[in-house]
Amino acid sequence: MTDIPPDHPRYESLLAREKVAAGVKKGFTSIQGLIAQGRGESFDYLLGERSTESALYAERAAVAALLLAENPVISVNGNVAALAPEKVVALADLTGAKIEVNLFHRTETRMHLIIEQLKACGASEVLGKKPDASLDLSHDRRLVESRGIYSADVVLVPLEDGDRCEKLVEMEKIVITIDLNPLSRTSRMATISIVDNLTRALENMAKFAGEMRKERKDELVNLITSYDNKKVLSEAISEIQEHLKNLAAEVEY
Ligand code: PTJ
Repeated sequence: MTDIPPDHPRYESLLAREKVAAGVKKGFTSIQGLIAQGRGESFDYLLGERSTESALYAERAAVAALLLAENPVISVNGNVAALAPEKVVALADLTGAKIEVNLFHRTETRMHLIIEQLKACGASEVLGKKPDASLDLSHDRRLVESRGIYSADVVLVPLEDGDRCEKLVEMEKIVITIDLNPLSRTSRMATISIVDNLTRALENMAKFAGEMRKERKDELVNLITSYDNKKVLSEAISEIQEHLKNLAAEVEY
């Protein structure tokens, strides 16, 4: 990995890029993951590289759903394993969620490397290697474990593709996504769409989980029943518009 000086004005962004590139070199991130990261970066620019009000609201609702769930599962792909494996493990510990690796570009080698990476970060069990159930999809993301994603009531699917998100919603699961693009099929299909950078979102969610674990159950239920995902998506788009308007004003002569 190139040594990025912490005082570089684009430190966070360059570090994330290095992590995804290192994931590709080590063999657990797909080459397509580089394109996905670039796409995410450009949306993060438009958002102003911050966790917006609407994102924080969705993150709180997502944590409430995970804490109330009977069988919460966090799905991990090659980009998530490269960018924030330790944050996935921390959130799983705080919410009692299982972790399952689920890949679009699935190979046994990648499955093995990602599972080992998560275990090195402290995960005691990682599902996904021995799929015994199938979602109604024609690609490899259909391969799931019956005690994991298949039977989950709440599933967190960061950097997801719209297809599987739609199937999981059809199965009446609460589907939480993290995707910087508020216009993606994934964001539009999900029950709770977090429009935020993966790293920031997982950090915020772990902090909220630590606090919200102490809250009464009815307070958590209230958060979910009053939650409005359409409003969150439309606010995310307005937050981008607002940010661009401010930038336009700055460059105006
Ligand atoms: O590891 P695999 O084989 O399962 O493949 C994983 C990728 C990510 C390559 C695969 O799922 C894929 O191709 O995803 P897409 O269709 O490119 O979608 C990724 C979405 O995540 C896009 O809408 C991006 O804007 C968004 N995104 C990318 N990086 C980040 C992000 N959102 C939040 N944080 C990021 N760091």
